[in-house]
Amino acid sequence: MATVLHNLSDYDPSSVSDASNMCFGIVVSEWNTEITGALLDGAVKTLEKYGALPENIHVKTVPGSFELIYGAHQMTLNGSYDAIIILGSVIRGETPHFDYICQGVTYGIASLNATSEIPIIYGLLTTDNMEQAKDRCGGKFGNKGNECAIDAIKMAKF
Ligand code: DLZ
Repeated sequence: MATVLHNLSDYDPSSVSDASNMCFGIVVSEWNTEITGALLDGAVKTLEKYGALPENIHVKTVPGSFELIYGAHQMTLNGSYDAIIILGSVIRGETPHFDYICQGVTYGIASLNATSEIPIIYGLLTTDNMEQAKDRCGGKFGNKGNECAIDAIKMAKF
């Protein structure tokens, strides 16, 4: 998580393994595409920076963040991934949808992580407004997509 003391794009490069033999699945939500597109860009560039081959990074889109659970589950069944990343952006509105979606995705992905053989990295931005989301997809707090890619490489190695 981004804090005053922690930028999402900061990490110790010496702690990251070579990813040239790894295969990654990314599920990305179409809601708030401006945000999720930037998250995806950050994730893919960081995976490639550590050697992942473009043909070993498979991206699938789903309509909204709630569908990230199904998308990630389908990717776990595929069996050919070393790690899976979910990317979404939920922005608080004036309906309870925000809380339901955030909780649903969080529990869904946590449950998959506890039962599947493949680690799933949680790249869901949950913000009060669009500005906070922009700050976290390449803005002043870095890019959650970078962070997810580094976490995916570390968990694939684990
Ligand atoms: C319905 C909804 C709302 C209100 N807000 C968001 C959002 O901010 N971000 C997001 O990714 N998806 C949102 N959705 C759509 C739900 O995630 C889901 O796609 C629909 O409820 C259909 O299952």
